[in-house]
Amino acid sequence: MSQTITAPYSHTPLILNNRRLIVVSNREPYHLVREANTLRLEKTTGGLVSALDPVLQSTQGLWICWDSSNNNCRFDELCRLAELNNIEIPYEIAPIKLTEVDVAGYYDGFSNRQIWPLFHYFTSRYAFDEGDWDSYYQVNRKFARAVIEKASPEDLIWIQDYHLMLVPQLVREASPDFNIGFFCHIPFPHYEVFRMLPTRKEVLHGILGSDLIGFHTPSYTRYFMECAEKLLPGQVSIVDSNTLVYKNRRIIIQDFPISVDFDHINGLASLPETEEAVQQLKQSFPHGEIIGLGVDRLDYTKGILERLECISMFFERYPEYRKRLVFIQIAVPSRIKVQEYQKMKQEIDEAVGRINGRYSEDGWTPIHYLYRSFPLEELVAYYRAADFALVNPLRDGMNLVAKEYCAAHPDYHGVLILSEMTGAAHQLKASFLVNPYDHPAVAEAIYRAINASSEEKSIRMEVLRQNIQENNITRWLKNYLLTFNDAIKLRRYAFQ
Ligand code: GDG
Repeated sequence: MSQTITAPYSHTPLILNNRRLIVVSNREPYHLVREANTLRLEKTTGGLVSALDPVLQSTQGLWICWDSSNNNCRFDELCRLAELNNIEIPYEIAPIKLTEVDVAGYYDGFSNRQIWPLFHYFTSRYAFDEGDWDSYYQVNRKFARAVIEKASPEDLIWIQDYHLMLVPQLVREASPDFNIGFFCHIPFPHYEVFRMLPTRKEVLHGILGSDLIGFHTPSYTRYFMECAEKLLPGQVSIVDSNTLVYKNRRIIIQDFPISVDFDHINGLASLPETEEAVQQLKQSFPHGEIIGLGVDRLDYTKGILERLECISMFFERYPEYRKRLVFIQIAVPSRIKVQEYQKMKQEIDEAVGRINGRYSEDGWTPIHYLYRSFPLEELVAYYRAADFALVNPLRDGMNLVAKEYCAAHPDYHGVLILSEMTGAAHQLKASFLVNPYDHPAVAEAIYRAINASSEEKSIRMEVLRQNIQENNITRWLKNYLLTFNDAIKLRRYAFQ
């Protein structure tokens, strides 16, 4: 579905002060999809692209990203094909080509085998590899070079996420006048964990090239400040809980909880076509009087195996729900080249088989496991059809699925069971909060959630929805950009 530029986005050109926004991220915002003999431009799914794409469209910004096209067709060739087929790419995209060796070291290696487990507190899955680090440094240099080549000191350069933590400083070294923002989409860990990284100082120096550093929650912000203070003594001076001075520059470090496009999802959920799809879905699950739902990228941080264990425990403890409740697990393939992820997929397949083998009876299957991705419209129908969503990551920077589930319930029906270990738990306190490591408590929370009175369910959902509607993706964007403007104005006035 094409994204329309909704009214709130029309303010962003004003916030940008006529500056061009340059977004720098690992993933590209668009890719071309071949279908039979036709080509179509598809937007990459996920919160970041949904938030920033309309701004870049309305302000003709620039997006610098890795050309990860994996259909034997490089991005420049795709652009050529798009032009030939009269498909308009809505703004300038500058793709960066990486070699297979780059990808193995920078992406699969340092980003996903080292930073990802470490920052999510999976320390036993983490092992430092110097070769991966070298590759990460080299690829960050490639990104920085592309930024330096394209940017001018008037632009706002917004670097995204843990794949590119060295880029801010590498760009800053080219010119002290660049306006540089950084946003971290995953947790920033506590000092005791962060210091396990041998290149911890280099990573901090890298991020500190920014004027504004954004995290999802106040605790990630606090941990970053603590790490900078403890690991770079004498090089940073703390001004207050959100400001420090580094190399004579004042830097703002603040929480900006990312969110979803509430109105868009709410609107999709209210369509008659969605209502029809919901009815069809409900009929397609025998004995599905109550439907539970899990939606995740297939990742160990999301607690999918643990969730299946909790569902099994629920049917063990509450046998009266057998042949009444079905649980749908949507798992989107992710990082399929990393061996750990292949192993986890196999473990999940086995767990689903084991649980279904144990409980299935009379045409009823307790778990319906769908290992693929769905168009947003279909996903919204699943959200709406579900009487409860079980969102139990073992650790998660924010978690947008929890917010989308609520946005997709204009009927105030539906119950959110949410892990305390997500960034979203800071905001979504009206959910049933659970400790994802306490499996009996999660099983009990399912029982309490589905047995709550209709009044309790709708009041909880109303409070959740109000919060998400108020703190929607536009607000995230606006708050970040306004603070970015302040940060670049104050940069020179480092000392009071
Ligand atoms: C990282 C952080 C943080 C999933 N399946 C389908 C589909 N999705 C979309 C969801 C949601 C997104 O993917 C997943 O976002 P999450 O936030 O849940 O998780 P991560 O991918 O790990 O994202 C996370 C986020 O960055 C933003 O800062 O919240 O903590 O880990 O939007 O809808 N979308 C479609 N079909 C699917 O089958 N269309």
